[in-house]
Amino acid sequence: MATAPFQTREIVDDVKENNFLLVADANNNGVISRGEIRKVLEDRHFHFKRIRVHFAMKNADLNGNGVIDGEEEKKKLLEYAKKKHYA
Ligand SMILES: [Ca+2]
Repeated sequence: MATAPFQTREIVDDVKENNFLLVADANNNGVISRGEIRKVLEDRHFHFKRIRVHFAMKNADLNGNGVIDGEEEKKKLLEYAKKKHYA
């Protein structure tokens, strides 16, 4: 299959995006906890992790159960992560 450069870039971006969620869900249980978000931020050398995690959860934990579960919440988390350059 012929791939134009921009398509390749799109695919790479896609993998990177999905990786943020995959990487975040460290124990691969389909749910992303505060600790898991914190770990990603730590690995990516962000400061003020506690407050960053707080706002990430505030934005993405739609049902307020303290973890990121379900497609809608993961989408929100990914959007937020991109906006904040975490992803
Ligand atoms: Ca939730």
